[in-house]
Amino acid sequence: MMRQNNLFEETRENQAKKISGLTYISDFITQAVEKELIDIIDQQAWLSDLKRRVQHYGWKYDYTARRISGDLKLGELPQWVNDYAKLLYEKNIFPKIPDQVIVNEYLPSQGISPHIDCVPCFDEHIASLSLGSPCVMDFIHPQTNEKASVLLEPRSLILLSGEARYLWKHSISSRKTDTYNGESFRRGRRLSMTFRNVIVEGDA
Ligand SMILES: O=C(O)CCC(=O)C(=O)O
Repeated sequence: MMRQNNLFEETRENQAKKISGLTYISDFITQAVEKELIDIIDQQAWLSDLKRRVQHYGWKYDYTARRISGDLKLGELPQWVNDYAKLLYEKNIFPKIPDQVIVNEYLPSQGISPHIDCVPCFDEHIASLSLGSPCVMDFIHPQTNEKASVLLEPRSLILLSGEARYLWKHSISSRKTDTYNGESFRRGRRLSMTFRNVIVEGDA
């Protein structure tokens, strides 16, 4: 298993290297914190705007219009979310404390189609914390069609800035089994917390 883990890591590093502005941090949180976060998330109300369930904090993102405006402000981030938003700032991962977080729930066979996060809605830095099942995130360069795949392990943090944020599209395939480095594994339930800073329409 140790050898397999090293191989996963090696493959991930090689894949991530293709994309400028992509950083992967394994074990960003402990198992105890992961469990605590999953428990708290499961006590909150879910939105069913999409095929997968989501929770929005700080600001509601309008998926249909692909926009955020002043009237979509929900309020301050709740304490349990803000603790990790602050941590991202304190660790110099974000230049400002993130003020918007979306929790995504992916059941096996659920994914997210290739996209670039809304450019006029959110600042450059985006981070996603993975909880629960591992899954593969795919990247595609829209001009060259070059591809890269990064295995997102539970408790890891993936950071997108620069070309990873503005140029490459990212996605998670809608499937029940992922294959990475020749190894197949069945997906379980994955939750992610994606941290962003909102750009409000009309602000200079
Ligand atoms: O689940 C993730 O890690 C990524 C989520 C994502 O791409 C998004 O919400 O736009």
